[in-house]
Amino acid sequence: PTAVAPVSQYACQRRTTTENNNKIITDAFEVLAESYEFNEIEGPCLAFRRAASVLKSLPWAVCSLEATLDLPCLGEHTKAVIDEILQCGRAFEVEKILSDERYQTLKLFTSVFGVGPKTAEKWYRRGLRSFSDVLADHSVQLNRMQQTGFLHYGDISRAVSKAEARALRNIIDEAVHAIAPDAVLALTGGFRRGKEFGHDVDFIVTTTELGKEESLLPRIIRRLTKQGILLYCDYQASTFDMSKLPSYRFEAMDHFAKCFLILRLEGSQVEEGLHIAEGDSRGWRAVRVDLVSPPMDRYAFALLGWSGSRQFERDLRRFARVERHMLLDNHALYDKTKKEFLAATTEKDIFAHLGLEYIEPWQRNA
Ligand code: DCP
Ligand code: MG
Repeated sequence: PTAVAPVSQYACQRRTTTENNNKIITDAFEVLAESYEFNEIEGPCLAFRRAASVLKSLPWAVCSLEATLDLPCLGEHTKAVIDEILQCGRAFEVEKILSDERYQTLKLFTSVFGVGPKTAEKWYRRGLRSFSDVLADHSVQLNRMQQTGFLHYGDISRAVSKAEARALRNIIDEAVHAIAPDAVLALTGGFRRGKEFGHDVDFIVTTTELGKEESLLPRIIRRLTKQGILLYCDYQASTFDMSKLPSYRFEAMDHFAKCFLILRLEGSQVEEGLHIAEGDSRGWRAVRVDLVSPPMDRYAFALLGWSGSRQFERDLRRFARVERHMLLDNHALYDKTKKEFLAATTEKDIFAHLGLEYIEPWQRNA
């Protein structure tokens, strides 16, 4: 065979479409990573996520251990799991986790909107094992987000389809343009990467006039409320301050104004029909929608940061730091050697600053 280019250890130097040729193995790795995450063991968790990401990028299916020899990010543990899956179709360690009561319970509890690993763990330690246990326990205080999470559990835990995402785009598009004719609306997150289904729909909204974006989300929220389609809203005003950069870096969340919403989507608004359970005759469903509103001069960084995937984002930042001595986050790109910020109006500018080949959104499913 002719020489093939080596696979990079960085997801931002690989092209990963939604077509996964190694799903059985990457699903197993995801279970292992999540189990380590529930136990707060960071190293192996990240190792399995990285390994899964490498396998997702391959245009071929791994069918022998020898085939993985030249691949990066595969350690002894990951290889042992691959070997077992290739030989028996499954891995004992993964089966054990899947049947483990603690794993099952934490997985169930964290599937509720507003419930993270910490809360799930707390409930588990109290002996709670099911939703009815949680809802019947008088010592459990649910916050507003969690109450909504339980209220709309069926709808929110059901994947959002591409057609539903399109319908939501129309709704948001109508709202933003009625408010600000110069508004900019961009689909981001998994649907921008071409995924068929998602857990929510993510948008960036801003206006070309700097500073005007501040009032945008509150006005959109008011409009959706008046239309009677806002079922839940958690609005967080901007805490963004350019003068605090680059010290903000590596935080889980950026400082832009954002809102986490649950919207009521009518079946009549979705051409292909709602993605709901058979026999469900309500004619509408609840859908999670995230809106982020950066100032226009931060647009490219916000768009890149929210387009994902998570692993792609992690590796972009790691690549910037380790290979380029630069700091990248959702707000800016900072060159530590030159001690200066690098401006960008498009994602391509950011890739160029980093000396990376441009990777299209649909190739970022790492
Ligand atoms: N993101 C991130 N780190 C976080 C949260 C989000 O890097 N802590 C980025 C990467 C994600 C994007 O934001 O891809 C959108 O977040 P989602 O949780 O909505 O993830 P996706 O849209 O990729 O997938 P889905 O919504 O289908 O689960
Ligand atoms: Mg999403």
